[in-house]
Amino acid sequence: GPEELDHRIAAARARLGSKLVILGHHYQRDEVIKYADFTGDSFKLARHAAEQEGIEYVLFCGVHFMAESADILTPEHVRVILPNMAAGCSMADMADPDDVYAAWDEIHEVLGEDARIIPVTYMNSAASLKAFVGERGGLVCTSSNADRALRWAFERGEKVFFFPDQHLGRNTGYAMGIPLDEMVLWNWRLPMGGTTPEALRKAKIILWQGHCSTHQRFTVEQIEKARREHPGVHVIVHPECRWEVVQAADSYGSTEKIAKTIREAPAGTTWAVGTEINLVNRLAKQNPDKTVFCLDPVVCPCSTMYRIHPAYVAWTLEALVQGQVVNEVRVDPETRKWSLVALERMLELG
Ligand code: CIZ
Repeated sequence: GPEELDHRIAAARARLGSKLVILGHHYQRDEVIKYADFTGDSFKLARHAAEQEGIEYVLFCGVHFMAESADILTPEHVRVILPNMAAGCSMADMADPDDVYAAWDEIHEVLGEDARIIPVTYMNSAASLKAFVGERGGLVCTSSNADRALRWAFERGEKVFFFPDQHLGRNTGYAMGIPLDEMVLWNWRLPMGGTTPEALRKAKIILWQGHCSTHQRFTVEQIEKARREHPGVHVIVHPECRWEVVQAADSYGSTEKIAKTIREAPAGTTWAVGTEINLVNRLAKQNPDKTVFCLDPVVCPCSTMYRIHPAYVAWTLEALVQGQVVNEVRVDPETRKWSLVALERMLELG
């Protein structure tokens, strides 16, 4: 039961002491987040991982690409553990590295080898793609710095190739003043990405056709319903939502921004939130003087984040106490070298 797991985890932590740090992403359920030394979005957690001194182990309660990033950003001897290896990210999986490399070549065949295209990958991607962008003069971004990352890229090139999340790329580009008809969607399942040479020539941003299954569920109808039923409601959504949903909302931002906005809002205000349900429910609990609810009445957990369960935390920590590192996430040295370049460019954005 939960109490037995609490005892087992506490005992293992006591044995591991300051050698261990536990990181918990905002989308983790409460039963897991309570064990975290630090909580946050992938950007903040990447920073925490990079800044810890004297640790030997990072237990990352999040998904695979986040654990990879922690491995890249920590010194060689630090071992990063993902409690359940099945905790992946379906959006990250939509950008298969071979498909991205093929797209890059095809785009250059059309636009010419000297075309100044800067690749930008969302944090939610495989380490090999972070290395790919690092080696080609690009960088990583998260939803809390995508605007700064795109500006950085446009200072260095004429076009941006953005993957895997079309919505984050589109919403951020649009907010920077790039019209929708200067963004083109690349569908990797179709020849030439399903686009045309003319559209590619005109485009400022080439968007990979990936999406987040959780955030894509939010609709304009849900926003209209929330406004009908809660006059005066503030609607805040995540930039992984569709463009029309972001346009219909009052504001949008990363999980960190959503949390901060609600925390700093006046008492008595009402918030309809378009992001993962565990975070929304936690924000509701942490802000008892406000009304906070999820825009999607059918609720929308991130099914892969949910694969981290306290039983896996107990199992992986007890193995560590026995001197066994199970479920280690390790990035090979060549990938590490270039993905670190891409991640550091992001961290330098501030
Ligand atoms: O960057 C992250 O951690 C994710 C997945 C969302 C967000 O907005 O924080």
